[in-house]
Amino acid sequence: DPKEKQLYKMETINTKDAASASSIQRALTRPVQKTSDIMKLVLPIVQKVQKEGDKALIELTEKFDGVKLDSPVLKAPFPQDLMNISEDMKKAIDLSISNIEKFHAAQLPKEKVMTVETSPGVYCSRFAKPIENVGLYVPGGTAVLPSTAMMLGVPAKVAGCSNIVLASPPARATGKLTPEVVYVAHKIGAKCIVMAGGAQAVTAMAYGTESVLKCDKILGPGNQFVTAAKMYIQNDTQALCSIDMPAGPSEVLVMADENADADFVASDLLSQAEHGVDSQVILIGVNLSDKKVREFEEAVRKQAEVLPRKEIVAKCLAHSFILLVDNYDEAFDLSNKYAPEHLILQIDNASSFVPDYIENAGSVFVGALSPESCGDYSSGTNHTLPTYGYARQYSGVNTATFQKFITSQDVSEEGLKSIGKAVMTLAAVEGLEAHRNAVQVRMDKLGLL
Ligand code: HSO
Ligand code: ZN
Repeated sequence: DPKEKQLYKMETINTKDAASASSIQRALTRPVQKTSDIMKLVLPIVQKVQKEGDKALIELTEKFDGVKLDSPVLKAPFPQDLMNISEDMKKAIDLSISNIEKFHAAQLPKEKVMTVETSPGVYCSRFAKPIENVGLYVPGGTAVLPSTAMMLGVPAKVAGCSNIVLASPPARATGKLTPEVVYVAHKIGAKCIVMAGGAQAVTAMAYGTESVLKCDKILGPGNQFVTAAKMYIQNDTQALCSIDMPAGPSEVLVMADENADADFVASDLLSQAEHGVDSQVILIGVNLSDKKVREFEEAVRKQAEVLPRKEIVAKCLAHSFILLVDNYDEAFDLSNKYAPEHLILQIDNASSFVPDYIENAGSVFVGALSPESCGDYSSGTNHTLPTYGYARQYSGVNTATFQKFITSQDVSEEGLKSIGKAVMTLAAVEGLEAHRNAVQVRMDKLGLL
């Protein structure tokens, strides 16, 4: 059916074509997010939860998730019957958590305190402490996401956060939390689960309610309402709360050359496309024959047709692109400009390009046998990654995301001798006499002046 054929077709741009500059620009530009419109809808929710606390949460969960709760919070220890999952599922979660734990534990500072003697007798140190109370948002919506609970919860546990609060809306159909999410919450030692979604969940964790502990940092992906609420609370000094990173729709950039397996490439493009209609999917073809381009297109169509979420996929592919370039340098140049959340390298000698050719990317999947799915669930890397081009300056969630780094100094008599004069000179030029004097009185008493 020729109409079906069009359905799963990505627009191809040959970067060699004379008129392609604006098309490349179009392919690499993220759709504009209308944050101010969203904020108008979110603000009343934020204010309501701030004012009415638990009562507002109960009301909003009924309104948005169709579930009427007696209490908005489920406290640990969580009842066994709420985490009823198959043995296979348990094994899958346990293996994934174990790998995520290994990878994130290895990110802990090697020594408790790092100290450097910067000048003779001047000892500067740095040590890490966990953020005490963290709020992890696990979205509901079109897919249940226990994997997100693992990706946020495991590093929080590894970092040593005292109180882990998880928020997730109950499922409309069952009126209950996703059992896999409850099991993960149990495994990571969460103190409670806030049964709410959207801006209301974020607000509850940012300001606290009668039964929700106020959190110091809120993390996790979510729709535009969640993002808007996170942006709002991070700017409100009353909340005194930080967030992980700005979030946009999920995205992948797959780089493939003539030897790439078309089925593999298509499967990676589609696993991103099925996330949502606004997902961004880009294929960069390096020095491909026309035959190979058609092979990719055909593989995408064949696999897409039989996917349960094919309607989402079709809509996503309608604004997705294949960019054809001549060589690897051009390919990496475009990829670094786009700064993808996920970068998949299905090219010859993929590992030889890592890390030197990569400037901007959330997470990299090296070689034909490393699909994004492995990182989404079980390999150990984090899947909470910067989207929307923020990979230019943000890192994905990692162990340090749940820590503060505190510096300290211990200045000895020898140290004052080393730097005292410099401090006084600089204080004087800034006209800050008390600063200058703080050194002077000490040096005087020690007879150093
Ligand atoms: N690819 C998503 C994460 C995810 N995938 C969760 C499946 N479940 C954003 O990195
Ligand atoms: Zn995914």
